[in-house]
Amino acid sequence: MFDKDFLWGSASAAYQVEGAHLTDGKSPSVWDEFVKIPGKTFNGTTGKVAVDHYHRYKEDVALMAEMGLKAYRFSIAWSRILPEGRSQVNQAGIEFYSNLIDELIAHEIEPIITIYHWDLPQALQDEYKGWESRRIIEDFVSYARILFQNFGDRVKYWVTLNEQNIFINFGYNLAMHPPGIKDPQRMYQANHIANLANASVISLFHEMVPDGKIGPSFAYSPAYALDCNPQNVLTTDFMEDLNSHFWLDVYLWGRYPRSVITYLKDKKHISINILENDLAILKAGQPDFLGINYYQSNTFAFNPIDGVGQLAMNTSGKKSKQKESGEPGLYKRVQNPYLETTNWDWEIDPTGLRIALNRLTSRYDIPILITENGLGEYDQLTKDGQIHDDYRINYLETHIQAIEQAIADGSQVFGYCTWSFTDLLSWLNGYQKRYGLVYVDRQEAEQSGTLQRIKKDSYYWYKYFIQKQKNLG
Ligand code: BGP
Repeated sequence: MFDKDFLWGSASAAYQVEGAHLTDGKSPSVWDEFVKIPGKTFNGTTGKVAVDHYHRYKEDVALMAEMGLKAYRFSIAWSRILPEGRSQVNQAGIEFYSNLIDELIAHEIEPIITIYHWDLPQALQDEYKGWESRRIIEDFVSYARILFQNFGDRVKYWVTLNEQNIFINFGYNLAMHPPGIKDPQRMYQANHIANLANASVISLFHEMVPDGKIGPSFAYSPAYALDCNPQNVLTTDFMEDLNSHFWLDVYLWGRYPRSVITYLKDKKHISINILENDLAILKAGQPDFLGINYYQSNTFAFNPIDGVGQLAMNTSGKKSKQKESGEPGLYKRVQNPYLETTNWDWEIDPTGLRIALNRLTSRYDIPILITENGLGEYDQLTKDGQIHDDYRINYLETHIQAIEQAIADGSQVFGYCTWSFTDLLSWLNGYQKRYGLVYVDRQEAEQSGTLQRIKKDSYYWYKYFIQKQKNLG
């Protein structure tokens, strides 16, 4: 049973929907530059126009209102507010988000702001290497202060960093996101600085918006052991520490798991430069809730010393391309024989969401907002202009059931945002991997499509679902 005030929402991110990449004073972000490098994104897609939400936000909010959506999570483009990354505020940027917030509130939709969804101002990357310098902590705090001053009166739910585990790993270890670096030592150091920035902003928020709630959103994929072979269980316990507790323990307890610190030092010769006051800063910046982005679970087995190494992820959209990958002598990620996958080889696992929520509740006992959950698939527009995405309805429905069961198990989940409201740009997969409840006529080529919005079957399904919940309440 869901609470009558449960936030039935949907989500997006600035770079993926707004477009208007250099309009009204906005300066380039690291993503505006990164996509120019050949081979980095699917067919060279960019967010220059994206789905033009910047110019069409009223139309998009009207569609949300017609659906009865209760909450909309969106991110703010830092370089729209501060083109140089700091100091000079771009009033046009403030106005855009202020208008969007007002429009949402006028339609009784709760705005949820993500402060950072990966689009760092390029100016800060150029000046001091962005997340690799401690200078970013002060700049991130100043940027957040401007947001709290301007929007804190109307916006009560805030997300600090979106998926720090992904942007740090993909940016500094796999070179698949900006700044395109492959260097684990630099990755772990940048990550520590991001932790300090996150905690500092949370502390500031508590001073400035005492009646609001704030937390990071984390990409959580619970780790499963392939079987009950104790070697695989041991490996999987460690993977849960390495992939998840390494971030979550810091957010909630202000400390790193000992197992990972030992592994980094002894096996990887990596040490994190932790200054005297750092742990106190981390401890002080306690979130009010945990944002969870859930798409899939991960299954692990022990990987012998002559076993598989690291491989790129499937961005082709052709099923069964994902090979086993891992670290020799430690772990490998394997396919779960019980689960179906999407065309991008993401495992579909609603029960995994219940497991995720139960594990998080057991370890941290904190309120949870599902900040993202959804299915990326090809959608076919029929001749008479419809999209029959029953596969998406099935995905969302089964995941919502899993949340309901987790609540019955004891989890405190207070909201759920589908990813995404409209179709949007998938960072590495272009426009063909669609997530929206609303179809957007947009393809990979620049200037392609009319950008017309068309309601999918899943739009109507979510609308009736929200209505039904209201009647039950
Ligand atoms: C999350 C991001 C989103 C979104 C989603 C889907 O990691 O926070 O921004 O992109 O994943 O991923 P993808 O577009 O790669 O399929």
